[in-house]
Amino acid sequence: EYGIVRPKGYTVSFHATPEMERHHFGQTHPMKPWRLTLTKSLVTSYGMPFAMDNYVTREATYEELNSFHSSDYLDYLSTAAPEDQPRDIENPDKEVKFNLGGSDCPLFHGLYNYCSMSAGCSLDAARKICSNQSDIAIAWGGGLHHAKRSEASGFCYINDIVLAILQLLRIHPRVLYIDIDVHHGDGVEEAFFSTDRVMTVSFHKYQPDQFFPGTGGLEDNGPKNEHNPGAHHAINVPLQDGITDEQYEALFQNIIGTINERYRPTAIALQCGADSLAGDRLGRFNLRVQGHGACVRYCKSLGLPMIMFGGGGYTPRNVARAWAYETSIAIGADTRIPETIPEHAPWREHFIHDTLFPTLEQSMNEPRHNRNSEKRLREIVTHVHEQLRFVSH
Ligand code: V1P
Ligand code: CA
Ligand code: ZN
Repeated sequence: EYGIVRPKGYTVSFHATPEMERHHFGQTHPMKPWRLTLTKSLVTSYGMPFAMDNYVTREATYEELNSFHSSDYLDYLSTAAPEDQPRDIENPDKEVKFNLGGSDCPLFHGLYNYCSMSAGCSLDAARKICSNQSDIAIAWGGGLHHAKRSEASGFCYINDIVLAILQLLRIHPRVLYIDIDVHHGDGVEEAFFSTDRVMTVSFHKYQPDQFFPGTGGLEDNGPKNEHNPGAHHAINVPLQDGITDEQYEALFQNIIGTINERYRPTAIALQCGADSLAGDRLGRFNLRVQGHGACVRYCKSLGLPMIMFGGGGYTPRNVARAWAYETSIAIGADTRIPETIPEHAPWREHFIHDTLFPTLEQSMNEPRHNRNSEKRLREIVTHVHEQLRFVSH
């Protein structure tokens, strides 16, 4: 269908499970695991599974989760029940342990199963890269970049990205982590603060006290204490509301291109959070599906083994569009798939507009004002280039 064939000379693997998608954070919570079902169904309607190795994800084991997370935290995570949810009014004294059970990281039925499947998905992807069985491995169920060693944060309980990168480090001398979610990739950055074997780069909206999580300023490049090999290996690209495809792509290619030359990574871990798209329920940028996808295309063009993770994304129809389009980029079918959503796609009406590439006007009620000046973007590029002078391999 649509002339979608296996790419010549490289292998793409797709890691997912319908089990994960059955979980619910709660009626009013913005994170909707069902977006993964919508994504998979769009990928399938376009016939893309024919061009990939498709794997059903298993649950990660306790030992695997324990390679980053503390036992105390995992023990509580695996036993806490929705009844333990601290309730402000009924249970004023109930303490919040490990930041579990608030409004951002609620305790819901099947939580541990959901977390271990998300981690299993990313770990399977990492193993396929390490064994050279995949050149690009796709894990849309992963990308939960805020989770800390002993703390849940921002809808993230288990940091599947850290677990996957730890696997890559068994084989790969240098891993480049790139994060295009609208939020700062703080958990991944912090986990690798003291090593030069991982460079982390996050593009995000930055407005301390106004926008979650509030970290990731331009000058935050890793602790500069004595003999920290990880100094200068955290790159932050703080942006403001309304950034456009043109600005974002230019910035992305300049920064990632320069990092590739200086740092010479041997593998890429790319977090593709889709909340940086225009019209996202939580996001603030004006990116279109094409602009978001251009970042994936650029990373692919570097010719390195790569894992593509999911992440944020709170307008499910746009998440599905972006991740289906990015799957097509991975298999090299992006120029072949029609722009019109296939007639037989399930939930076709759910997309409202029948195109893969809605215009800004179709995505938002009113376009968001662009608060990123060219001058500020040039300052950002200059600062990043200065940091990279400290980096060479
Ligand atoms: O702003 C906050 C916290 C809650 N206040 C004490 C500060 N939380 C944000 C969390 C955003 C998490 C993003 C995760 C990701 O990067 C990776 C998967 O995309 C938040 C927001 C917001 N607008 O930023 N929580 C909620 N909204 C929320 C809304 C309704 C119900 C539950 C949570
Ligand atoms: Ca980011
Ligand atoms: Zn996000």
